[in-house]
Amino acid sequence: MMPNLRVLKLKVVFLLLLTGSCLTGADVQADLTSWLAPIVWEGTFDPKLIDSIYKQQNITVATTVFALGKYTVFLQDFLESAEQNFFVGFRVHYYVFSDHPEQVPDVKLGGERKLTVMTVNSSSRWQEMSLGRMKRLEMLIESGLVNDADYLFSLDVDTKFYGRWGAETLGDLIGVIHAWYYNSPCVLFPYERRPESQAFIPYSEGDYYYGGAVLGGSVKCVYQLAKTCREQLDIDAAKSIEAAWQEESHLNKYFLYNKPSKLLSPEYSWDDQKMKPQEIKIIRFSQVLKNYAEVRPNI
Ligand code: UD2
Repeated sequence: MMPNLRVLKLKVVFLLLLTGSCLTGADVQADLTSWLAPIVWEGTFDPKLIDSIYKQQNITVATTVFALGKYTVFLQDFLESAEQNFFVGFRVHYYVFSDHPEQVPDVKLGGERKLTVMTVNSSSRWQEMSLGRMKRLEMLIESGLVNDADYLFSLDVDTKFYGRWGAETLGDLIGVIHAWYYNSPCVLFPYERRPESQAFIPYSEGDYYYGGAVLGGSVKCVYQLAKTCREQLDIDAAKSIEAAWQEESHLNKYFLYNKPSKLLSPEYSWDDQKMKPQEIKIIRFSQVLKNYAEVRPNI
């Protein structure tokens, strides 16, 4: 006999409650977190006004992007679409990290915008390329190269800008709500659940699931984040543990105990694979479709 689905659901919820699991999810409509950090959605800000406020401050925005192995194919679209949408009219400095510097395309940049190529060693595993970003971010800041920047972002390269991304995204510490989990209860978040990992988050905790594709903030706060995550990754590596979603898991742990001062809604990190639901008014930045077997050096 088929079990009654409603009864089964109730039983599961009851069990989760008994075990103290975190059942609440982010309120899809909310534009403020419970710690009073703004969540940036279309309609919550005046783009012209907010840009003009930050323009008066004559700020520089630095952005790192990593394109190792075959991921250099994504650079052209990333950079061209960034030039159309990302902090248009502001001073922007891209830092492109690659093991194939000769494959970095020569994209025409707007005035007051520049690009520096940082040559790095290759890696044979995509996981290392992805999680090595924290260490490289930390080293870039320590090198003093980004001393001229006021704000720093780190963005995935297999992405494209489809809409405006401006001064509304600035703040001390910035995280983005993951497009696949913005309306899930946190018990379903793919946090690292093994206590032996430094990225461990028990089922009883959590608020948002943040995507690893976007992080940002003041240079000082991003440095603290990158350094802490790198230290946690090193401890895990010494024990031969790799968190479920590599540095994204460590980022989620960091943000759980060091709350972002501003959250970007999934408008700022969508996925081209995912249909746009009604509550998402605009897609500004999104993961492009990719053939994993083609672009990654390993599975
Ligand atoms: C998710 C995250 C990603 C990262 C990863 C962790 C989102 C939308 N994406 O994406 O940020 O946390 O999980 O495993 O939240 N890279 C290279 N060469 C490679 C492989 C990776 O340069 O061969 C770099 C590149 O900048 C890429 C990033 O690492 O954008 C993340 O790798 P991914 O996009 O393949 O990871 P994915 O899609 O699983």
